[in-house]
Amino acid sequence: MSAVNRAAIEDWSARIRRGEKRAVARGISWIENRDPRREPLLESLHPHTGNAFLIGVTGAPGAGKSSLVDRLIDGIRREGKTVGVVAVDPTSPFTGGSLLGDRVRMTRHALDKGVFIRSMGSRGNLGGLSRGTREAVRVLDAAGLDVIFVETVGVGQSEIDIMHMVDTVALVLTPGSGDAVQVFKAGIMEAADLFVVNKADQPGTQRLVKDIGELLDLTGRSRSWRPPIVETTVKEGRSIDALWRELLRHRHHLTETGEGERRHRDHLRREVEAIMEEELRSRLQKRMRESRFTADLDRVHGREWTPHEMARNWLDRLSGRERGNGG
Ligand SMILES: Nc1nc2c(ncn2[C@@H]2O[C@H](COP(=O)(O)OP(=O)(O)O)[C@@H](O)[C@H]2O)c(=O)[nH]1
Ligand SMILES: [Mg+2]
Repeated sequence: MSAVNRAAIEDWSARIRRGEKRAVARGISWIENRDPRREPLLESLHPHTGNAFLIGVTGAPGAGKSSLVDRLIDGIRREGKTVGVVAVDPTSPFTGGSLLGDRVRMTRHALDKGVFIRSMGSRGNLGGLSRGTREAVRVLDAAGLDVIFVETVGVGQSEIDIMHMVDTVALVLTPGSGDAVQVFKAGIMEAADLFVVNKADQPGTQRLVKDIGELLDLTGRSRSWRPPIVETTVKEGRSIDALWRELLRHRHHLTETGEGERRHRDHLRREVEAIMEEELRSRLQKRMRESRFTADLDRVHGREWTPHEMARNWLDRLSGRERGNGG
């Protein structure tokens, strides 16, 4: 790949900041494809980020996350605000046009200039998925979207990762699914700022609300923010506005208490850590392919050197310090 054309990137960056959908889509594609233009683009966008309200929506497949987001978009648009959605599916190798269900459910908004919806798949690389998601969110943030939803499937590691990149986490549960206990076990409970009991038209709703309440009492999370439980029914549009009000109330809480700032710093720290880890691993793997590494390994195999000695020696080399000063 020839040298990256800075001027062209600045041009795309400016178009993204003006909220041009095509430019936003292009930027996210660079991220997904690890295009050489990705890093300079993110660099150019960075000063323009940090303004959007980032909401994570998590819960089991079929809980109604996409349906809820779709309905929330209506209300947010009526307030004149713009919305981005990143739908993350770790089980899908496909990107862009994937998650047909979400596409179908949200196509109502496809022609709306104030709504941008994008799906992200794993392409077999889960670590890359959370990085890609975070960067995609940053592009949407720079594009000036007021609210950005990050929807994930399931309650695995990728959900935990995603909780570390948003301001507010909404957990969607449904009656009769046995969700509450599972979620409690997986430690997701602690990360949720808000519980949505969706499909409240179905039996078992009150039971689930009660269970969540009891689990909340158990975890003793009643200090400065007790996660509210909102019962919703998407079809009738019931309590969608109440859900939005609770989300805004949490945002207000984050601002008022300084918790939002604390989270932002924590998220950035995690991000820098992840980038350093990734970079170190790739440097390490490059050096392990050197013939010198193989030769040293022979010495360990021949019992001349311990694995520890060799590892330390190579770590020093990795950080640019050669041995031989007798240390
Ligand atoms: N009965 C009922 N069905 C719902 C409700 N909300 C969503 N659904 C249905 O649940 C299915 C899964 O919804 P979806 O939004 O794709 O769930 P996701 O996988 O969590 O994004 C769809 O068939 C929806 O129509 C609800 O409040 N009540
Ligand atoms: Mg969905």
